Amino acid sequence: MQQPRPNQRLSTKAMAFVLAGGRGSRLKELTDRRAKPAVYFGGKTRIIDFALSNALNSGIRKMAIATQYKAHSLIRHMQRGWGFFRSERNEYLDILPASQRVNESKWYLGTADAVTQNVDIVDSYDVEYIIVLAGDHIYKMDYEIMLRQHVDSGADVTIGCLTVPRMEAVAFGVMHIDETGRITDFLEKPADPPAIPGDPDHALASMGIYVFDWKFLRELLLEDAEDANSSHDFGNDLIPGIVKNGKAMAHRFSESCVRSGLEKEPYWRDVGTIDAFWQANIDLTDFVPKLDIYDTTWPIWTYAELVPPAKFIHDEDGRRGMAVSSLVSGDCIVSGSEVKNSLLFTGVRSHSFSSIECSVVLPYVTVNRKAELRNCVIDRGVVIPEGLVVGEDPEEDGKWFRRTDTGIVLITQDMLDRRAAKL
Ligand code: ADQ
Ligand code: ADP
Repeated sequence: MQQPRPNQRLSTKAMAFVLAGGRGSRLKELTDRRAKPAVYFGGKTRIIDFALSNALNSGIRKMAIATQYKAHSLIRHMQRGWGFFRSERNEYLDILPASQRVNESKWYLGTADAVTQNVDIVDSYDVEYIIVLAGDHIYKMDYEIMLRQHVDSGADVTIGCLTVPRMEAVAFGVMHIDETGRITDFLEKPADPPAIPGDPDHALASMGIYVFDWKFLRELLLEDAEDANSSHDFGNDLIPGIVKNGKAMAHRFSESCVRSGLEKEPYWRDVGTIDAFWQANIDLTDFVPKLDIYDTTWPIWTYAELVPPAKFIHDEDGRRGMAVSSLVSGDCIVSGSEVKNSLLFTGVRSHSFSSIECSVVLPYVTVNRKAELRNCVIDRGVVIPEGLVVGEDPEEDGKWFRRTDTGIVLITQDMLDRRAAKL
């Protein structure tokens, strides 16, 4: 099929509105000081880089990011890594903290209110379409395909959706569609999710990705703002209303993947728990991971520090410093230490006689001599003391650190400090 000329691409008439205000409380201490979208993922990037890279790679050059909870590290990341948009070229990237835009000072009440409070900014972008995204999911998707479907079907809203195991659907908006893909029913986070007809074990879930004509959404938001019974949320209020009174269409992620050719099988993860976060990171160490972050046709853009290369050295006693089946970022020094099936983010130092296995090690962690770490997530800047062994004795791990039911151990500096004070 012939590609549309750049000025015919719908993405040039669209903006991305990225919701990045949620805490992600199930990530526990990892989100004590940063919002979920700012949490590190994949050896070099942060979670929000995926949604933003999707928008950029889809041809969208106007983006707004609504922040709220603990936004400092997120804003710093955006400023350092995503500051290349040029208004001279009609490109915009605005960070929109809550309670800045209206006279009455209030936080964003719900996801729809985050857009309502910034109607004037969206107006100033002069776009026909708005794609509302969550800043906290890991996936690759060409939004141009979704925009095209939206325009061709004449829908009021087009919603990205995917098949999930039925019982997991309690955390999602769940829908029924007819043979044309029109959504006939929508339930936000139902306690007993309805299955896909003919497939009792699965449900069709909303990805929280919505395409609207801006004119349509603008009017709807202003109406919703006046509604005292509304929680001003897309999933709770706006989407059920459109399903009932208008035309809502489903955009199947699996079909989108086939058409864009981005992944062999659809890959989408909400890395919202310690277990899911650990697993999705560790999956990247597979021989052929399901998520390809090395695809040069769909780069994941981020803020990359200018640092020296990673280094692997024999220590003075001739012990080899090595890493296998691992992702190792710049400025790491692995000296006389063994790293297996792990991710080392920027600036990790691991010293002689230490070992790191199946672990996600965030930037600037030091692993001192003789420490042994297995199945861990280690927060940024943590200094692992000499001889600490984690992943051997569940009781001991649980005493000091956050250990999940499946045995993944999250370690932060506060936890280590408390431990040091008690020992
Ligand atoms: P949830 O993910 O539970 O469900 P929500 O907590 O509203 O919905 O978060 C959506 C996005 O908005 C997240 O990226 C979050 O960080 C952000 N956010 C939350 N509150 C915000 C606020 N006040 N201001 C700015 N940003 C905010 C939604 C849909 C479901 C769908 C799932 C898919 O409601 O129907 O199935 O997403 O994950
Ligand atoms: P990042 O997410 O960029 O790694 P940090 O982990 O360095 O950021 O910090 C996250 C946020 O918490 C930042 O806003 C930082 O200023 C703040 N912060 C970092 N360390 C502390 C601390 N010990 N006490 C209070 N706030 C902190």
